[in-house]
Amino acid sequence: MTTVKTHPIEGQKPGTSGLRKKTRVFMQTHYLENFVQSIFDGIGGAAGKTFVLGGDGRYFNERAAQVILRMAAANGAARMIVGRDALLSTPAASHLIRLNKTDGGIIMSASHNPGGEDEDFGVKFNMPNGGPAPESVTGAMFKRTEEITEYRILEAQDVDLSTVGETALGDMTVTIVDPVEDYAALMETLFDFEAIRALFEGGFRIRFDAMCAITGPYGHEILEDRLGAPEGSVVHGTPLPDFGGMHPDPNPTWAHELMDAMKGDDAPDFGAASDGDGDRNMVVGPQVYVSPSDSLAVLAANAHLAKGYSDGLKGVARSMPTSAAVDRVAEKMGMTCYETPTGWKFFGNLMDDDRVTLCGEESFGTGSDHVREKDGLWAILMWLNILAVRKMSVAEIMADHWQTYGRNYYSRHDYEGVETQTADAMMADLRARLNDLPGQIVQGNRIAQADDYAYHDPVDGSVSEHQGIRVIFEGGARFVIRLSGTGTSGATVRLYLESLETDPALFEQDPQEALGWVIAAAEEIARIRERTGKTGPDVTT
Ligand code: G16
Repeated sequence: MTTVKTHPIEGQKPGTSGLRKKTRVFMQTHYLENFVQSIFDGIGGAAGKTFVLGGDGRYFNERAAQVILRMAAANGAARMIVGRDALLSTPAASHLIRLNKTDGGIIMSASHNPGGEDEDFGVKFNMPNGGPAPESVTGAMFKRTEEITEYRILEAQDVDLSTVGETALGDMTVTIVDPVEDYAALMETLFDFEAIRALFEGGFRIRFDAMCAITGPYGHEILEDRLGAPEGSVVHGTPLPDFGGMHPDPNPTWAHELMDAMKGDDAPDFGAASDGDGDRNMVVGPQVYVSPSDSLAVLAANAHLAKGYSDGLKGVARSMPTSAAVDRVAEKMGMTCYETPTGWKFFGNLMDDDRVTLCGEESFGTGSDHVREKDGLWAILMWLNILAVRKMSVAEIMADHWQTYGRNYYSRHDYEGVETQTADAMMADLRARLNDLPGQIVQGNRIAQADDYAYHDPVDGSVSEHQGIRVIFEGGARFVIRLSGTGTSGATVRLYLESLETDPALFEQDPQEALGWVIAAAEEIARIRERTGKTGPDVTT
């Protein structure tokens, strides 16, 4: 065991979901080591503890795993449970943390960000409940990064992570597990595999795009091997260090191959994609795209059809910028719907306190209390289960949903690569004008409320401020503006737009047209295009 002298490195503050940086930044001398030591220090040390370790297979994944293992051993950890080849999807890691009653886990991923030596890498810590560390804990870790003087590491050969089994590293036990097995077994307890198998036997076709990221092996095992979807249903199913050059962010822009296939004459009955680390999902039917906010609402309305949820839901939660479609379902079903800031970590307390079963976000994340992360394949299986029971197409399910609940037209516009100073100045200006906005009429509509969203956690009483500026019009239409907390260079301005339509004659509009006046109002008030010099968003979802 050696103790290595080091010095604080600037900028190791975890964002929306862990620390994400350019891979080359993570590969700098002491960079990873400083952060990992700060993780251990921030949770009160690793001595005698058991952790889970795995990542999404992106460039630097296995090297980082070897460093983390040696540091865990030097810090006195008793056991590390590691996915074979250091691979684990984020939801599978969350499950293993809970299943083995461990002291938490380290996940190596920059999620939906591209991978490779010149792209992104990330590290985050999940708590013993399986969920991302809350701000109080990431704050303690960040504080350690600012004062660190040394870290501990074992000098040893690499651990062979290619075979399932048990081995030793110093005094620490390393347990190497199959990354898919326990997760697949969990899915079998939640969904009616027989009903889904019958669906495929009847000729139902699916295209699941794993985008050369972690869910390939999970898709092959669960969809093809266990559920009988024909071979070839899973595309881009081999995880690659650079994701084969794909940007594994399942949205209509980056998953355009899937979108094209679903628009074609020979489109399969159901299309889906997941992201780098397997926690996001996008769902598409032939000629119909399901927005993530709508997907959450449909899952909430139909979850009782799946065996794991047949007793109904305790409650639901969504992030503030996510549309209120799920609120309408909750209201009708007599459940509480909680609103939280962006970031899955905010759902953990609500689930641990048995207040909610289902959660979701506009950023292509849906999940339940089976783990404490959002879960891409879970959402896809839930959809398949619903389709199998209701015997309707995706388009029919959406039409029926809107008839019952109305349609919350929704869209998110991302302005990427904006200079940080420009973005900060725009937000500051807007904040300064918030008090003047209520009562003003913009694009023919009166502003009812304008504020900077703050969250008061009902379980632990913690307060999170500055979680997004929202401008709400009379009648409920609104826009929200916030800066992304997951980027690695410059700023990404996210503009979220929403408007409820209750007239069935107007349910088939293009969302960009239906939201036309809200988009114009947002530009009039925030002047994002003018200030960034861009003529429009880089990504529209
Ligand atoms: C992460 C968080 C999500 C969040 C998303 C976008 O997802 O876990 O809760 O909604 O980032 O955050 P932002 O708008 O700050 O970029 P992932 O899939 O990247 O881990």
